[in-house]
Amino acid sequence: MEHEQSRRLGKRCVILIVIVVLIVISAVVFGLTLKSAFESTFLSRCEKFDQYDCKKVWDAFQQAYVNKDPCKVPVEAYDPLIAAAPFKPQCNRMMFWSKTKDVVHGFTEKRDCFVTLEDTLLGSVLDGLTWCGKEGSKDTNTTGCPGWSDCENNTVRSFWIRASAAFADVACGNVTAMLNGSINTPFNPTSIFASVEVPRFIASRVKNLNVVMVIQKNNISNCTDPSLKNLRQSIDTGITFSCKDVSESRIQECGSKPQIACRTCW
Ligand code: N1C
Repeated sequence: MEHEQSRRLGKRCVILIVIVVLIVISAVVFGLTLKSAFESTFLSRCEKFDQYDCKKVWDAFQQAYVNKDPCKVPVEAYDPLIAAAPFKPQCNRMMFWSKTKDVVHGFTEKRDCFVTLEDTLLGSVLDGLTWCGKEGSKDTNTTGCPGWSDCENNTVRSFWIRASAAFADVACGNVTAMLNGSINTPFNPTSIFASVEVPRFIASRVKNLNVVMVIQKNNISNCTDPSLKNLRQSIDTGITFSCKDVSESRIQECGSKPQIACRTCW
């Protein structure tokens, strides 16, 4: 009787141990092989581009911030990433912007007239995402990361500064920039456009800088704004400058009418 009971108990114990072992094994296997949602997004966006080894790009990306304090990621930490997915110059088609992201992309999504940083591999895989690492961890976090202005060397800001610099470095020919006529200082010295990109336009590569000032109904500035004078003065001598006020509705019209030639949009 007692013998029978202890045999059953022993059997249950064995079953329990087997279940626990199975759970532990599957958790380990799962943890090792399961990609985070972030990595999946990165890789699936990356795979839309031919000629790049996305796994290599992912590894180069990760080494910039993994196992680091998210406020201590300098701009240079992304140098290997830029080297793994360099920007190709697209003369006369490069489009820069400041505080006009939605208008610009509303247009570039529909028409193949210009190339923005978000149309390149690195810009497109990371657009709209937040990421950071943590000291002592191999993980990529997508929450609890420092905000844009919380600390200088934050993971996300350093990336956009590095990528913008590399994109501006290859600018050539006629360069276009869309600025926002609905804000006080369309050319703001603290923006990435003013502080990182414009200083990299060099006369030996860039012929003209053409500003498109996006004008909405209640615009408060236009091409006559004093900040535009600062822009004109800060560009490398030898680069010619122009600025044109263009209504947002005209930009949208041009986006939706493929019969309008790119060069006659504005
Ligand atoms: O600071 P900004 O504008 O002047 O930066 C825009 C400028 C563009 O010309 C791009 O080439 O810098 C480049 N750039 C991006 O491509 C980009 N994509 C997404 C800079 N920032 C970018 N972001 C996000 O927009 C970024 O995370 C940050 O929050 C904004 C900066 O845009 P802004 O202030 O309108």
